[in-house]
Amino acid sequence: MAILHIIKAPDPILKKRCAPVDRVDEDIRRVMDDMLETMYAAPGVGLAAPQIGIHKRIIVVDTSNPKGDRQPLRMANPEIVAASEDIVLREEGCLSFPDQYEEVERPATVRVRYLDHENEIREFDAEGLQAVCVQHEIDHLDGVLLVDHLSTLKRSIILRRMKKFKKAAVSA
Ligand code: GNR
Ligand code: NI
Repeated sequence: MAILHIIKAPDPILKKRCAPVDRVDEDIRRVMDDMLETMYAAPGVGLAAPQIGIHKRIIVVDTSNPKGDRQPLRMANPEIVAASEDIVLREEGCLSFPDQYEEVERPATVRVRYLDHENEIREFDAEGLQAVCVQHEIDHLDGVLLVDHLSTLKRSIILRRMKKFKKAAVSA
């Protein structure tokens, strides 16, 4: 397994739509495992393939307590097949926007269908942080970022901050 570089905004790589996975084979499994290792090291509770520069519909999520047994979810072609009418406002972060936290509205619970690491179709109901996280990761696969849920003004403030942050990182 390997810890990979996480691409930071703004970057056109993060705005591309990702292609479906044909079949979860050994290569895709390796990507899933590298993504998990990268996510745990960050640390984060989710990661989408475009954040490591891979334009395939692959996400990993683990919202379990880091002090207990880890419960990694490896998903290819994840889809929301049902969402609650109940909408909740929650603060979100993103590893591609270091230190930025913003409130986003989303359905409180969602039913998710995906291919697991053995290429089996699975479905489960997510709630709480796990529901937020799965929706945030699926957004990434469609090039939709945290800031795309905000007002134009807030989005431009955060993107300006990210550009400055990148410049500072280059000259440091
Ligand atoms: O680590 C993460 N935490 C988080 C917190 C609230 C809502 C969404 C997230 S996802 C984020 C990791 C990330 O950027 N995934 O794409
Ligand atoms: Ni993110």
